Amino acid sequence: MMHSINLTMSSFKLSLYLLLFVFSLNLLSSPVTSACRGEKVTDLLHDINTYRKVLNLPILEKANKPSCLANKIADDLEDKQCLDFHNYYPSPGSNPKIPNFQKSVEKCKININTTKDGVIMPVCVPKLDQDNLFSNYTKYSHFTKYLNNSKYTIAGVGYEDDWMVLIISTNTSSGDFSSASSLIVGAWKGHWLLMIATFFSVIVFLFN
Ligand SMILES: *[C@@H]1O[C@H](CO)[C@@H](O)[C@H](O)[C@H]1NC(C)=O
Ligand SMILES: *[C@@H]1O[C@H](CO)[C@@H](O)[C@H](O)[C@H]1NC(C)=O
Ligand SMILES: *[C@@H]1O[C@H](CO)[C@@H](O)[C@H](O)[C@H]1NC(C)=O
Ligand SMILES: CC(=O)N[C@H]1CO[C@H](CO)[C@@H](O)[C@@H]1O
Repeated sequence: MMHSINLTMSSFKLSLYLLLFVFSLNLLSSPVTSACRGEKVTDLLHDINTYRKVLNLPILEKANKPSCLANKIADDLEDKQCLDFHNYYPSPGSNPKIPNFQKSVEKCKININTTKDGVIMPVCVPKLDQDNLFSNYTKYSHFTKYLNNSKYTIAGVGYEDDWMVLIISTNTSSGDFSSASSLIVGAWKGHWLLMIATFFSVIVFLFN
């Protein structure tokens, strides 16, 4: 009697450890958002979402892939003059003026076909002053046309020095910035879970 209780206890403990293990694996594989860099990003998106709420437009959900791309573009703009992009007119689906666009898309493991609806909006503001940034986006007609449009529901934000890059897009197959490789990552995760589950059932089988 005591013996079987002990066994039950130890297999209970074991399953707790296994649960913890699976949990930490999942934590490790989830994309870690850089907390310290995030402040300006959340501020801008928060301001823009407030603007959109007032206009009764859907808010823009921050998504990882567009943010990755926005950061890469901001890195490439770092040594450009502010004036270079003063009269920049974004055109969804073609981004000839964005430096290294194709390369950055590849680096972020995004299927280029899912970026067609994306609107890329770079802005140069000294010290990325929050109020100036907000008015640059919402009072600068090249961009407001897009920010006023209800079809956009996801966003990515990245910055470097005086450059802010805001990307907005649709959450559809022509705009969700998805990757073919995420399937592979998913498959690997599934593979791990399967192995752990098998291991666990063998243990349970042995202990019974
Ligand atoms: C995009 O849409 C899918 C399916 O409706 C949803 O699961 C996902 O959370 C959405 N992504 C964002 C960033 O809103
Ligand atoms: C993107 O679309 C083009 C044309 O439809 C197709 O040839 C290409 O294979 C697609 N690329 C990916 C990565 O799906
Ligand atoms: C965007 O919406 C605001 C508020 O309705 C309006 O003042 C502004 O003219 C609009 N801009 C464009 C380009 O549609
Ligand atoms: C593109 C654009 O309109 N940029 C403006 C953003 O705001 C600064 C002031 O902070 C202006 O100097 C830029 O012309």
